[in-house]
This record gives sequence, C-alpha cells and structure tokens, in this order.
Amino acid sequence: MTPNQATFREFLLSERANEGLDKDLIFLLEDIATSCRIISHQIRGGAFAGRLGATQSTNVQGETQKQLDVIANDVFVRHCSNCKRVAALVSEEVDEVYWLKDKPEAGDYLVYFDPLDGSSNLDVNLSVGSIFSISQLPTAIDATDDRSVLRAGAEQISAGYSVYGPSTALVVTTGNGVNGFTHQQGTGEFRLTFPDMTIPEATGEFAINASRYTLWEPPIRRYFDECIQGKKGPRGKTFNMRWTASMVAEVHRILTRGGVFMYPKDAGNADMGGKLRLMYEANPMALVVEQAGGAASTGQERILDVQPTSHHQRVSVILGSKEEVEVLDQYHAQA
Ligand code: AHM
Ligand code: MG
Repeated sequence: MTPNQATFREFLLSERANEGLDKDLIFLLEDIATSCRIISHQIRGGAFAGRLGATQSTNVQGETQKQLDVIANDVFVRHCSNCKRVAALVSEEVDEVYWLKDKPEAGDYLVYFDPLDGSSNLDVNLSVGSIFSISQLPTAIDATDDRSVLRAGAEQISAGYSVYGPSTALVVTTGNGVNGFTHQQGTGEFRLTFPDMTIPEATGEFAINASRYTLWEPPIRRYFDECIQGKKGPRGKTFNMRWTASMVAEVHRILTRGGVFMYPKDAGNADMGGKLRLMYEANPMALVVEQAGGAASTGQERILDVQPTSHHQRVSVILGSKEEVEVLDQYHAQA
C-alpha cells in the first residue's frame, strides 16, 4: 500500500515491491521528474530572464522555437542521459534520433519526449507541459539504426506528463493505473496527491479547436454539430466546450473530471497526417488515458496499435471518456 502523499521515490519503491518495477526504470523516472522540476522552475522565471520570446532557430517541423523549448530539451537530454540503460532519445525538438549507446542491448530503454508542449501558451501565462514515453529494445542491435525506435505505443512500459499550471503536477503510469503527484514548494518533492486517477466513462464536455470547422472530415463535423444542438439534438444532452491549446492541460482536465479531446486530421494538415505527433504526444497520452479507464483512437484504430513509420510522424487524435470516443469511432465507421 502506498502511503498517503508518498514522495515519488517512495511510490516507485512500493511499485518495485508490488509490481517488480526495474530499478533502472526507477532511476530513469526520477531523472525525468528532476527534468520536470527544473523546467517548471525555468518557466516560472522565464519573464525575468527574458526567455518567453522566440529564438532565431526553427525545429524539424519548421516551427519557431521558443527559448524555453530549447532549454527544456537540453534539460531532458542531460538528465535522461544519466541512466546507463537508455539507448536512444527521441525529442520533438531534434530532427535526428539521439543514440547514447553504440551497441544497444536487449531491454535498453528508448525515451521519447516533447520537452515543452503547448509553448504558444508561454507568452500569455497559461498552462504548458512536458510529455514522455518509455519503451524497450526487444533485442540487442549491433549498430544503431533509427528504425529500431519505431515501436508501437502498445510497447510502452511507462508514460506520463508534467503540467506547469497553478501548481506543477506529474502524472505517471508504469502500466499499473495512473497516479498524480504535486510538486511541493519548499521540500522540492513530488508527492502523491491524486492516487489511482480514473476517467468517468460518460461526459458532457469536449475539446476541439473549432476554428478548423470547415477543414474537418464529416464524422468530426457530425459529432460537433450534434453536441452543440444540446438537449433537443440527437444526443439529448447539453455539452460544454473547452480549448486551452495545450494538450497536456486538456488531458489533465479529462483525467480530473472527464471529457473528450480531439485534434483530428483535417484538410489543413492531411498532408502531414494530422497535427500531433505519434511517438511523444499521442502514444504517451493514449497509454495514460487507457490506464485511467478511457479510450484513445485515431477514428480508425486504437492509437496504441498504430505502427510508426517515422519518429516524427503525426496522427489524428481522439481521446478521453470511453463513451464519447466510441461515438466518434462509430461515426468514422459509418462515414
Ligand atoms: P506544440 O507541440 O508545437 O506545442 O503543438 C502541440 C499543441 C498541443 O498542445 C495543442 O493541443 C495544439 O498544439 C494546439 O493547436 P492549435 O494551435 O491549433 O490550437
Ligand atoms: Mg508538442
């Protein structure tokens, strides 16, 4: 039994005692928690250091990087490199796979991360976050080969995110449910404040960037149209809508009170396959959501079953309360 408000380390040690969590995975998760603590600190001081504006550089998706994007990436790379069983890192901010080992062994870790998601929110002082995902190499490889990191989300052994909001929270799954920790000012510890987070199956709240309405495919338009008709419409109930433009904040709200989040492939992003990235945005959030009793789909298939073809690939994302994801899956099947 995990003690109430256990520190992150106490929690991980109890997972080791109860579930046999690997000690190297514990080290790695602690290094990720440290990264999130440092990034949180950097964000809160960002305005003083004049770091909220754009840098001159662009990332692999051609987007302007914020100074804090670069800083957050450096923090993740440095701390995740501490664990000697990490074979490679894949970051939203870096084009290439970053190999840490020349001859990775079976069981070595692959760490995928978006060091600072939703960074358009930085300038306006709204929530942003970091997202991470951990998989393992099934076999040893003689030489590094970027195709080795193309593992389906179902292979993840752990995933989670940190949300930098009014407080800094860390939400983690190691495949045994979802637990939420809050960063305690003063002690500097992440403490277990939201044990066994679960997503209600039913919800009356959805999140989508509705300014893209004319770009959506028919199943998404049908769903949206029906939701906004309220009680008199075919769904027979009133819906509420939220959009924070920060996936981490949306998922955190859904884990707290339910809801459904959509960033579908549409006419404006179809050439890329969607907006959100499979390996370090959709997959980790899909594992967290499924572990909390929700569902995560592309509309066509379970996100965790998508076989990746490139480490920066994008995907359609629908996730959250099971009943609404099922409705959206049905509408896609009927289209
Ligand atoms: P980012 O990784 O460049 O920050 O983009 C991902 C973010 C998500 O957090 C969020 O759901 C979405 O982009 C917001 O997109 P939009 O600008 O269309 O509202
Ligand atoms: Mg992102």
